[in-house]
Amino acid sequence: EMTPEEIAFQARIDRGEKIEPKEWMPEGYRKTLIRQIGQHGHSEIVGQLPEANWITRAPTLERKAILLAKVQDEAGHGLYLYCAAETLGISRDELVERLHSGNMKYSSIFNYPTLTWADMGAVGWLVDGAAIMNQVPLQRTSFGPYSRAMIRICKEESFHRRQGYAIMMKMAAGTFEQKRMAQDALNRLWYPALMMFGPSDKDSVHSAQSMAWKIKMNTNDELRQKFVDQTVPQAQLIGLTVPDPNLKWNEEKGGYDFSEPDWNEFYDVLAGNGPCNKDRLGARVKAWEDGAWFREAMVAHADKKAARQYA
Ligand code: FAQ
Repeated sequence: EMTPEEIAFQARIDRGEKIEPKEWMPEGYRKTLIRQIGQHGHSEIVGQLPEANWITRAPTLERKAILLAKVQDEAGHGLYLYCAAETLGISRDELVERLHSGNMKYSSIFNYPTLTWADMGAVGWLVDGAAIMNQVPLQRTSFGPYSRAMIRICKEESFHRRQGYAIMMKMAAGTFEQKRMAQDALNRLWYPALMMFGPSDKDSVHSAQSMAWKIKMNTNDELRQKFVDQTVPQAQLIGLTVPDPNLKWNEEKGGYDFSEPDWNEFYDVLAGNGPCNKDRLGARVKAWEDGAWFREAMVAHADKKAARQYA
């Protein structure tokens, strides 16, 4: 049974009003947002690693400058999202601690390796493509700071997707070996990209409540379908083949039929057993520990300044 406060809150959501940090909200709403925004932020931060892996080996100065800017954007998105989560009453340190101790997740996709330069194309095209598919509707999410963060982030994500597709176009039209690399990247990243949308609707734990609260605007399967429908023609246009023998246009539903990802693999990656889980988390923990001296120096400096003001 809902309390009068909860009924009034739900009515505000149903009217399409934004909820702001200082306003009353059910504890479940707050917790769900901290989980989703926090995990989204962690994904942006950890998500720098697969592409950072190729910055020093970009084939031209121009490609390097683009990739560097893109990875820096992801860092900015992470900080933005952490700020949005902080308005809900959790500290940045606590969020980071929960990531490092394995109590909070980040997107499964970042536990796969980036083996060749073509992966920079496939990541931008597929991973940022999936990210936007999910984030464009989240611009209308009910929590004000999250909604506003999504509006700014989506602008940058479209550039990211475009630069990735531009790499794929170039390689798919290149030498035999370049085209082979592009196809191989698509083969390896296709199903992990489909997994980004989360488990199928029948197994999604949070969807029903999150959609009632407009924390999520669509189900996982709805967005996965839209992603496939958008991406298949893009692959065809540049002469690449989506690695799914069951892929078939379905006139009746006006979309493609396609194979589900291997959900056992998905849950295994979530449990920490993907190809790169240990590397990714290890890199974040090391960065945090290596930066401890700097955080301490900043605090010491601030304390000294404050003490001088009182003297
Ligand atoms: N990976 O009940 P549901 C980016 C977990 S984009 C890991 O369906 P929900 C940009 C889920 O957390 C990527 N875990 O959950 C970029 C839950 O576990 P929990 C980030 C996953 O929340 C591009 C459990 O499974 N985007 O980073 C995944 O309703 C390139 C049950 O699932 C966002 O986070 C997964 N793929 O729906 C950066 C978008 N899927 O928390 C760098 C915002 C599910 O109870 C380079 N988030 N789980 O322990 C969302 O829209 C939602 O949270 C979903 C999951 C759709 C991801």
